Amino acid sequence: MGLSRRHFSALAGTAVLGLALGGSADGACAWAAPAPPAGPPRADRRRHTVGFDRHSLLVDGRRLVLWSGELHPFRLPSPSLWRDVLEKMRAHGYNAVSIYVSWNYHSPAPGRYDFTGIRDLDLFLRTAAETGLYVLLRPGPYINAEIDAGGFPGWLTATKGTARTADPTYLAHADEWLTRVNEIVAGHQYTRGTGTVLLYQIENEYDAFVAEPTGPAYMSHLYRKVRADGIDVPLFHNDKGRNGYWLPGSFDTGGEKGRWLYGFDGYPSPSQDPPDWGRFGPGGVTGGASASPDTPGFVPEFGGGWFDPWGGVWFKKKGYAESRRTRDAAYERRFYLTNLANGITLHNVYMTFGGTSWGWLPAPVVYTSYDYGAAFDEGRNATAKLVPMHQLGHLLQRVPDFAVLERAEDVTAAGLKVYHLTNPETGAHVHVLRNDSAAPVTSTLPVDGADLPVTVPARDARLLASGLRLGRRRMRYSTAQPMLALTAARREIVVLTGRRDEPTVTALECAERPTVTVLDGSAEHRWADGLLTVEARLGGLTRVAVSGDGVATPLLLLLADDETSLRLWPRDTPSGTVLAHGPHLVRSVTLEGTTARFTGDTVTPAGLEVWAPRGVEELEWNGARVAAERTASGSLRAARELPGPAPVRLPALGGWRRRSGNPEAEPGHDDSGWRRADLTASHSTTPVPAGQPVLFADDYGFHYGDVWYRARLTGDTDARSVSLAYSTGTQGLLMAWLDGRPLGTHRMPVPGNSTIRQGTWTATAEFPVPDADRAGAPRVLSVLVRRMQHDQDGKALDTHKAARGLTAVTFDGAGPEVSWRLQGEPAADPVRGPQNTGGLHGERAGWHLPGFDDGGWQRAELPRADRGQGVTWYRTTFTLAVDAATDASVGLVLDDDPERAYRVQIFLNGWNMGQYINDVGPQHTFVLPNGILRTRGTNTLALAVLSDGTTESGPARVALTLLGAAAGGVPVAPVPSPGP
Ligand code: IPT
Repeated sequence: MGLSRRHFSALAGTAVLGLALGGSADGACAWAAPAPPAGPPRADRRRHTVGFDRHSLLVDGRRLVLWSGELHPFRLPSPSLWRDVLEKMRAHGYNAVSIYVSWNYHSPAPGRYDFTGIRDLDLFLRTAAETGLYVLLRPGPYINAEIDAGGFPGWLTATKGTARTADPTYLAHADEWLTRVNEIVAGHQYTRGTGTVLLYQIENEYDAFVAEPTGPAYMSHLYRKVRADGIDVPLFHNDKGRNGYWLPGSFDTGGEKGRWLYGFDGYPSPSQDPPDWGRFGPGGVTGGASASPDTPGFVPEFGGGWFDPWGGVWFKKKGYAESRRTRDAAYERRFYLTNLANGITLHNVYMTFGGTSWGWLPAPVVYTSYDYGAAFDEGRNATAKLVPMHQLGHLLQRVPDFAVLERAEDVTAAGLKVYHLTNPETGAHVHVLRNDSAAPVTSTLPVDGADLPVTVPARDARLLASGLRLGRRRMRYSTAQPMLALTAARREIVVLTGRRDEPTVTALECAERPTVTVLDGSAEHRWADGLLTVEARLGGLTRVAVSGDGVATPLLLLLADDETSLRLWPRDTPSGTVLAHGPHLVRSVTLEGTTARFTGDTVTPAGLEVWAPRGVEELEWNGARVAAERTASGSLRAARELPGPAPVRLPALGGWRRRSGNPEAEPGHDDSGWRRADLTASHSTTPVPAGQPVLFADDYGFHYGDVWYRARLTGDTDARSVSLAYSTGTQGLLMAWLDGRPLGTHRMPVPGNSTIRQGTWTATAEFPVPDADRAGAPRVLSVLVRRMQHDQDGKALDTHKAARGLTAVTFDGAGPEVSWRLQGEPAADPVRGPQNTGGLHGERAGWHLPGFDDGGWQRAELPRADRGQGVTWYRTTFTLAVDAATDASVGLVLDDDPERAYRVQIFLNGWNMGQYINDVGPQHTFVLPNGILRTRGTNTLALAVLSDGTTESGPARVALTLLGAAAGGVPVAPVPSPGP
């Protein structure tokens, strides 16, 4: 089924109509060519339409297959690096980026919002537009995302009303947030030509109250609110499963129709066979994409990796390397090609760059690294997982046939699962061949009268196309996967790909006997009955030139193995298309006069070869002229390799200074400025114990990091024991002192595999109370609670409001009179934000900040072997002098005997880069993002060490490590890092 002419012209300008329905100017071609896909978007100051039919999005009437990757700006706290990752995504074939905007990151207090510095949403959206990526915007209000309270601000946990329902108090807060986000976003909508925001999500995996009035009323409220704020792009939601929740028409959209997309999320396990969640599925409302027959198949989140909890139990303590290994390139091919075969044309991979849950951002379930095993690692390095993303992304953007695929007659190939599809508008056929077995399968696929020999490696998949129009020629079939068809250097260039050493056969329709030259690699060819057949084994770049076949423009057929395909960079410029080959990354291409100017990265010395429009004679790479010669393939090739990065030398860390950091434990400590625990009621989901004051930290305005409590015990103070009930996220702990003497440390029980997802732990620490020096004298009980973070509230039960901190305290024996005071984090750091700084003494006194005078602290050498309960701070500085043209990605490694019970909060230039728990793990390496890290300058490192006192404590090894280096990169502005 094609678009009707009437429907089409309603959406598109006449320029597109001619292309879509008028056929090709080339007489050799008998069928209508589809409109070329929309090129990369820009803020071009023109109005655009964003519509859809049941197959795909229609942007200005042109079909668009969305090949998007998820990235969270809040997990990369250095705005310059946003450009780095976005440029890498764009170059590797993604055409969109999906982002969450996390309410808690922007709002330190009710009515207060910050969109500056690392929180500059406007800058992010501008950068995405400049990079040529569409944006899928997901501001919640609830986002989940393994982030504290699922994105809800700390202050919201102490408010009345049930979140994620139509409760008016909650809605008023949520509206305040959306107003502030939408003020920025409205001006970046692609419809207005002032940005590239294409789609907008409300709420997140909302599966509560679906059948009750409050659920639809809540969704309806959000929908209308967002529209009232001037958001006019299509809206959507991500159904938590294939439930058919929030289909078009399932809630009141204020009379508006056809502007709502149904989407569903999926994170299938690598051990299962890829599910059919669309065209090939069982159908009906439970059938994923088929639940919404009038909207295109849309997966707003498809797992591109998976997160790892504290202790690393899901990945056998191997961390994210194991996530990446189990969800590798073959996983992507099996699952994403199955999605494509199922008619899914809006595809977003969660995560594509996972980044870092720095400071107190992570939800209880995860540790600091949010690498996720994604295609780009946390250090911003490209991984082998980019191969399928790159090949398919470029294909979907440049070959229009894949936007409309209908199920075609079933065919079989022994041992393989075969999906057969066809594009009725172009006559192209697509076969997705999947091998679900543990051994490679060689089989035969009948295509267009031929029996094609096909091999699919174990647990892998491939896409074959037949009857595909590539430029002015038609490819009857190929056993190599198509990746590109473009015109550059006065040739039509077609790129086909596959695994190294694979035999391939490709048949092209050539009415006249062509002249065929194998320019590079080895290939056999023959021509008979109007068909040119090329057989080649893949390895490097095999080049076959075809001319004299009746088509004026010659053809260059490039057969690339996977590794080589990852070094092919197509790019459109106003003066024509360019294809570059060789470097590890091409960020930009500009044609000026006879020069093609490139910016990009090399990780090792690399070649540069360029197919450019007529007239280009010279090459420039990162601002330097590169001598080039013309090749038989019609390209310009650099005479010498481009250099790799300069060596990066990282200093050893030394010169430490040390200071004890828990004066709050001393009986004489002055706590008169602390908040008195005088509340008697709370909005928390945790009950306030009868006869006791509220001790929950959030009720007193302390939402992030550690909290200190001090109780003055008077009256009958000869209690025999004390029970301290407390509530935290995973890995919470409590340390207590009486009159300055340690009572002990209590840690939350380590959860088993099955309970790890829950976000709240409650436990009671019982300590015997030593006799008082003087019977009846006042005593002081000091308690430090590392409360970790708030629950995510994925089920909409208001569990982000579960208490954090002490909950109840009772004494056995004599009952003293108790008055409590507590102290948490200071006012939010104006630059680093609310989640940066907790309530340790050193944090309140600025010990973590650069410029703090630690001259009076003791000198110290690492490793340490101290014994004692409490907090100790270490500080040092180090200077880096990384070559200005080198992008070095640097991490900090901590390591010690895993029996030692201590943890470390890491501050770089005052920025809280995360938490190391020595006896839990699995994380040892912490990424230090450039910008916060001065790669050409001096840095301050501060470590806040919490020792249980049950073992000796480090730190032991603390060292810088190089995570990646490239010649190139982006200019990095220092992230402001103010001192005390
Ligand atoms: C889905 C969420 O939408 C997303 O925010 C994130 O938490 C992701 O999962 C897991 O990383 S929730 C779904 C897996 C139940």
